[in-house]
Amino acid sequence: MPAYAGMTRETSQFLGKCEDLTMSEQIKNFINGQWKPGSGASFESCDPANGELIGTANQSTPADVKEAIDSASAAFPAWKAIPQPKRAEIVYKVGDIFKRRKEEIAQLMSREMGKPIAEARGDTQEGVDMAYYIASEGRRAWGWTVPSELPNKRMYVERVPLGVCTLITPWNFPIAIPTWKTFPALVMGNTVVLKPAEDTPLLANKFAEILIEAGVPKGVFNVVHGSGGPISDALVTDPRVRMISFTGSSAVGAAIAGKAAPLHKRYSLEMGGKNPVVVMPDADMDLAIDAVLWCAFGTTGQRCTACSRLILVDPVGDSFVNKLKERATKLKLGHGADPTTQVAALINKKALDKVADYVRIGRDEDKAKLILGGERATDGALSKGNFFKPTLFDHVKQGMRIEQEEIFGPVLSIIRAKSYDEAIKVANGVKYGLSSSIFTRDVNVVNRFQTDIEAGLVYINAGTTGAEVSTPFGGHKATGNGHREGGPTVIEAYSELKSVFIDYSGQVQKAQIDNN
Ligand code: UN1
Repeated sequence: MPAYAGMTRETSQFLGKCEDLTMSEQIKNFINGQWKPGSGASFESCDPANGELIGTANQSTPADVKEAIDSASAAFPAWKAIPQPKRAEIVYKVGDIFKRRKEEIAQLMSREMGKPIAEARGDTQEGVDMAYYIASEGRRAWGWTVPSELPNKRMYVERVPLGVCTLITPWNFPIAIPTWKTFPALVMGNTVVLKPAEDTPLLANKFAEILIEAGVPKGVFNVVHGSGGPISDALVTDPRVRMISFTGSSAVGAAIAGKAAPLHKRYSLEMGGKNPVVVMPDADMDLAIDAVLWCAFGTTGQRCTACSRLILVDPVGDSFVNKLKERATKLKLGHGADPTTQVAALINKKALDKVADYVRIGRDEDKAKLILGGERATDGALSKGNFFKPTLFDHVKQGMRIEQEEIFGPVLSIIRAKSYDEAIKVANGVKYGLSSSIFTRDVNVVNRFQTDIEAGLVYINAGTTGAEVSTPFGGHKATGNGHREGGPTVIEAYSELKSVFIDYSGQVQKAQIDNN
């Protein structure tokens, strides 16, 4: 067993073989300040690199979800009454605790989610950053005053909380993404029911522990575990749930929208990406290769922001591809806790099968050339985990399924374009629009790209990953539904507006009628 520096006694209790449940501890729901198991069947959280058991949890039932919503709903009036800067101070404290426990959380993440330890530290740091960022936003005045068209009349706008928010989060950023949603929800005075991915339940409970330690009152933050399917109605349609925030697949996002829209609920959806990097002939090629390796194969391609399409503009071509291939061949696969690991395991068997299926699809499509990888990595200890070799398809054509659909794995499609115009057509020719990047030294091309690209994130001379918490995060087209996480815009997602009119004229003033 690898040495996991920084592991606490508590987390070490979760070690054991997946087949041997005797050593595992139950991962419980957190409802109304109490830890209690979900009422449904048990499921396991396993280390994707070796199958070791991290813990067992229980599927929640609609009744469990109802109890969590009861708790969040009961806690709402008192939480909302706490002044916003005070709520923000609690979130600031959460940031301090995260900072103190960063190594412990990161070590656990490299086992439960599997990502390399440096990336796990980054994921946790994103939680720290979000806590401090949103806590500082909490001290600002959110409303604004508006000049009235009538005399002796004052108008202003203020923000008020929505109520209970259901947050449904993925496993790929098991700490960062729950923090992106929970912190602004809490600062704005909402209460929360978090439904984390069933692959990373223990990390969600660590998050809950930190919120408790920081002083979040009971009922304000609740966690229910399990797969969304059986409990999605309860999470979305309960009349007390005012807002649903979801990050994950487009299919699930559409299902949530289908349920929430007729009930007039607010929902913020953050879904797929098929993010392109365009390399122009005048680019710094070494920089572009470094960046592409990182944004295509970092996190094993399991980021919504990962680059999955590399568009090379003529005459950039074979020599770039050969160098990229040479470097990608050398990427070191291994357990996330090993600091030399560059590419970790995929999250689960289903993900492994999906990536393998897409490789088959790419090969069958016949026009693309598989030039690297394309199969599971099974050498030595890798055979125990969900490892897939970094994979390159060259000469991919626009419209092929591997060029259009989100694979969420270490598979990069290389597309050759004759000109900038053709590259932009390819870049925009997918349904998604999350991240994008161009490598060039030409200031005019930089400006054209910024204008032309249909994406929420635009990187110049940098890969497609690495958004910071203080900028709006989200995508155009089918990636989202117009809301943004991060930046001051996230405050908008978690608050409702009230326009207030104070007439101190002592008369009945009629807007639009008196004012002609
Ligand atoms: C995601 O993949 O869902 O910009 C989030 C990035 C990270 C967040 C990714 N800061 O790559």
